[in-house]
Amino acid sequence: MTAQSPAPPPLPDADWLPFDPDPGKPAYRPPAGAVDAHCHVFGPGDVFPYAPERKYTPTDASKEQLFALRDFLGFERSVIVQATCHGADNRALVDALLADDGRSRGVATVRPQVSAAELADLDAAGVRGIRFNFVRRLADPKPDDYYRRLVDRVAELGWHIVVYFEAPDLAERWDLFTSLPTPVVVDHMGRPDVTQPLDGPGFSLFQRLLSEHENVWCKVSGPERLSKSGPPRYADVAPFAQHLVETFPDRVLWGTDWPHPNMKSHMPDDGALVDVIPRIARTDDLRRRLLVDNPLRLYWEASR
Ligand code: 0GY
Repeated sequence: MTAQSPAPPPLPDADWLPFDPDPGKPAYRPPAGAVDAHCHVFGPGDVFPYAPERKYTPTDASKEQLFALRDFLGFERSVIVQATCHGADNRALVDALLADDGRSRGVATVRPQVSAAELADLDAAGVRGIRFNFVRRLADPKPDDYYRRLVDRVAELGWHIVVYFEAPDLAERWDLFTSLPTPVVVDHMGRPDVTQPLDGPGFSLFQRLLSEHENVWCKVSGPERLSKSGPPRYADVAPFAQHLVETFPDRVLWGTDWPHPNMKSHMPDDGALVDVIPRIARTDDLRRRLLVDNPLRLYWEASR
């Protein structure tokens, strides 16, 4: 009988765009202590297998590659968000956090059945939040009650909740989002339709969420996902991000979204993404809050 070798990792999706291995050096230099508050690690798939229930299979994107990119772009810290291709198996995330000597914090995915011991281990590794994903091409959204079962446990840990949804789904989840007792961080500005005006119904509802609920934050990230005008300036997205940075300067975060899962139109140059920052945060003070003060408060100094 021959010994069975482990199954090889699955091939990436046929239309998968791998991240740019050679981005340009940004002209903009982030301030000391800057945080990339939204990025991921994928695998490696032969060490940390992708989840059977995943909706996409990426090319590997390791912690070493992430940390090298961070240094190259001029950032000091990272917030690593559990990617949906790993489901609720947070091992790749925890591995990256533990390897980074306190410079990374994490956002995990957990199910309501998660044990107190698992949550304590995630906390010890540097996890400070969980993510609820309502984007149908990434996860199967559940009834509100599913998410509510996790909320008190997250609140007890002093963590927060990250939500990712498409703009048209905000109204349906409004009651859930506005009832959460923790800080709530919305990914990618709630994915506005940037062909619509800032004061159109979609983005107005999103702004109401922030203006009426002081615990709601947002990431002014993802121009490459939202833009119709395209790289390198993503000019059509900038007014939306700029408006949020200027209206809610203490509740905005910025992230690369490396390695840019599920991009179909193009793969962004991470250096060009960094060069968007001074166009959306137009003073040193706004940039310091966006890149340093806000993420440090939420991820490194949050009351425990
Ligand atoms: C993002 C966006 C996407 C993917 C994920 O966890 C994920 O798989 O978040 C996407 O495809 O829009 O924030 O990385």
